[in-house]
Amino acid sequence: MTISDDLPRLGRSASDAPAPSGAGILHLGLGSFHRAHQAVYTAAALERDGGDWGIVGVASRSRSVVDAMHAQDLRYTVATISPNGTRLSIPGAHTDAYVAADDPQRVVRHLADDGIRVVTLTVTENGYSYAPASQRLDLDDPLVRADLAGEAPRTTIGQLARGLQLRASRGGAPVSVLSCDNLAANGSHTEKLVREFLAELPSGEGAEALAFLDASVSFPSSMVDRIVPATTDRLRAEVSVLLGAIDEVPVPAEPFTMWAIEDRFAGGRPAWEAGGAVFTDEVGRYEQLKVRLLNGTHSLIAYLGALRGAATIPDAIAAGGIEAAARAVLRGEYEPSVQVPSGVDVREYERQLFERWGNSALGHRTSQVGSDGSVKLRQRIPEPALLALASGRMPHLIALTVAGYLSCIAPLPGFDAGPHAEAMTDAAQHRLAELAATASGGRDLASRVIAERQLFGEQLAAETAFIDRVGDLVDTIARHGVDAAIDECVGA
Ligand code: CS2
Repeated sequence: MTISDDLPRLGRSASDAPAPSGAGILHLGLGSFHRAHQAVYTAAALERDGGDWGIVGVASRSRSVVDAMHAQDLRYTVATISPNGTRLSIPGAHTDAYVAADDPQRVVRHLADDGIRVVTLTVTENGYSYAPASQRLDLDDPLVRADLAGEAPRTTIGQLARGLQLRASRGGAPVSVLSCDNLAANGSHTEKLVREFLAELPSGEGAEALAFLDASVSFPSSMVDRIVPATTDRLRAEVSVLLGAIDEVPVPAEPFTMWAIEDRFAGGRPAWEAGGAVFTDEVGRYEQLKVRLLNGTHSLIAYLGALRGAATIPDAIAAGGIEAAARAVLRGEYEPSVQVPSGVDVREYERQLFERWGNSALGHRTSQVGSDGSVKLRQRIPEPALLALASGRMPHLIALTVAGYLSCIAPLPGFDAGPHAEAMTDAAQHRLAELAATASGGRDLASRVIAERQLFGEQLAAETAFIDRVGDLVDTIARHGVDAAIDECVGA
């Protein structure tokens, strides 16, 4: 499909949404997920109540979305895709967009602006500058050190800390920082890292800001959920034809969407419940349920699927024993590790998961879900694995998830993981591939990664039986293929 040059560019006139009367939200991480999630809830709140809860969207480095949004009066399309068809909507929540890397001090100034009362974050699991093993601010990270030394801050934690420091020095208004990333206890985790940053500043320079945090800043936790694949040229073309206007940055998304939020907002908040958000004291339970049952199983499907040659999650689910492996890890290994929030029917939740993963029209790629496993798996697997081990059970399918990850990212010499594994990116890939290149076999590789490097934290590093199980499964995958490894684990 080609886009006709005669079409106009998407703009304000394409949507009926009333423009917000001002910006109350600063959002860091202007990616697809934010545009199909928080922005949609905010648009619903604005549509119902009006007001000044517009969003200023900040991309960390990439200029493409920011430039396209400016060329389109800050409008873009959300294409809700299901096997029954595609529905288009144009949320109108943004009032501005810019790139942080162009002028990091602009972010700092913005954070100190009293008009901003909520700061939302979707900077991915990778964006919080903490050391996976200790979960503390990563003082070995040169960017963190530069931010602490007083350079224009480039890390999200540095920007938040410096912005709140400026706000504190002006006696600024209360504000909330709302993490929307798939991290356990994402609110308190973010607060801890910001506090660690401020406490590291020389000569008590952070003291005033720390006191301001005590009095005027809240860090509610939230659980976010919506499958949002990367956009494609095909979607750009389809959307432009359907709209009769060119949209360079449409976002594909599944119909399902969920947001559970702790209602602790120091400076007020939009009525996100207008878009279906749930305000609850049980966010921790919602997070666990989602990060383990959905994300943990998603990782298993992605790695095993990629190794079996599947380009997409629905293709992976349909291949060989992967659906059976997914059901087994859900029921046998993740479900016993969570406390289900009240009112949630876990059987229905699981039924929906398989329906969502099976959405073949959405085309969510195994390489996308499999990317950044070094930080994603740290959130998804150690606690449920440790709980199973403590009760005397070997979590075979969690071990298989890790073995799948290692086989994709750091294959043993002579093992060809295939194109979908090769398309995965991961900050730890180079280091892990070096370890794999000289490993004497699966057990040696697993021991170097999990025990010595402590990729999944200190506690799992001490679980020798688990590490050996991972190593043996790496060998099985290399010698006999993924199906043989699944057969060893399902029903084991
Ligand atoms: C996925 C998530 O890429 C991944 O690791 O598991 O992005 C998942 O699609 C979302 O968390 C769904 O809410």
